Amino acid sequence: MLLKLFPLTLLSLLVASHEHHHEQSPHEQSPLVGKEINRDEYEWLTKYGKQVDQPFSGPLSFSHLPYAKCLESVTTKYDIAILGMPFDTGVTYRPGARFGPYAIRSGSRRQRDIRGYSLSWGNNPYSNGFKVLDCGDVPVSPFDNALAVDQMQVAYSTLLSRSRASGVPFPTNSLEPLALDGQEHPRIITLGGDHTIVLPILRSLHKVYGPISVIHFDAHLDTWPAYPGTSTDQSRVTHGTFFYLAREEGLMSNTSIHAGIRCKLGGIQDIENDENVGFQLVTADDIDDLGINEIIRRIRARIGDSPVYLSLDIDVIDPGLAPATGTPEAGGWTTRELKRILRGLAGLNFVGADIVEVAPAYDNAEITGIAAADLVHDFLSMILSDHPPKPFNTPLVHAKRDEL
Ligand SMILES: [Mn+2]
Repeated sequence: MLLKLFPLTLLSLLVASHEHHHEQSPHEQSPLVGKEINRDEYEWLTKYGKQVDQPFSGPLSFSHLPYAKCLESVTTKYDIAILGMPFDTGVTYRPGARFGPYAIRSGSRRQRDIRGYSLSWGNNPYSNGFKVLDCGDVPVSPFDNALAVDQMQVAYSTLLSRSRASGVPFPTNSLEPLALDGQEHPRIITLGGDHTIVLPILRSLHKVYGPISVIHFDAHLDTWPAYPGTSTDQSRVTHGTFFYLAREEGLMSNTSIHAGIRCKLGGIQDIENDENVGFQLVTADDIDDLGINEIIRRIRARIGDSPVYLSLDIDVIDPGLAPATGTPEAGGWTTRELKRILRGLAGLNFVGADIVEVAPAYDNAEITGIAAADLVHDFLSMILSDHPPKPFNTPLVHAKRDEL
């Protein structure tokens, strides 16, 4: 009997030695003792133990984060949820952004919580005590836009009303609580989807925060009253009109700002309309004429201590660096320039963010998906930092660099 048990106990010790999370002694917790087992079943564990997935292996979630169907699991908690909205039936030109959440998650495969530190931020957003979870996708209808918009709103409101996983407060520059109920709500980073998804998101956020400001990175204004030729109420709801509709519904304050604009217009009356919707303008060319720091200063001055939502259309980046999008416009910003502007926005009162219009069918070598995933990592650092990174906050690195 002893002889028979001994190798099993040894085996269970070996197995248990790879169970990092168990604190009991292996004898107490081993399910193997006294049972008939097939040793071949444990050959991998005894030889290699538990391994983290390679960047190119394993199931697909954002940055290999834990994945949960949060909409259906009421007890699941998080501080920041990554949520896909694979909706693309509101576009005016090339469809395909329903595959955006997939492409951004796929582009994030070389990202990982334990390698999340970046020199430019001087932090790792995964090691600040906040729980970041991939909450999966909203299963939106591809056949009925009114239904899909309602599904996205109900989903967003559901996740927004969950209690936080940690008690760690989000950074704020406001003395007052941001939410009308005085509570701290989770933040949601949404992976679009075409830009129409922002209408149901703003409806949900409005219920929690009241009217909010928007920082909108895009080549386009998205403030048309209606797409030319539309005749029904439903056909007014598009990826080029949602901000006008949101303003009509009173969801936004009049202190919002676009950045990166360079699309062609019907005329200067489009800008007058845009101002009435509540937007100021930073054009694509302003990066040369004003510079990055002045653009940051203008955005911060415009937003102040308002609750603010950040919406980033990937087409703000030049199509040479992010080709996979529905309505590309020549002459955009570089990914590096955009990342530097995002770093300058840390410390504003972000209540949510999205990245939209990634349509991977038009991508080459995953350029766009990888860029989008990198920007989502910046969103995490931006939301969780209480001020922009200081240029010399890493003296050792700078000393080493300046030796060269
Ligand atoms: Mn756009």
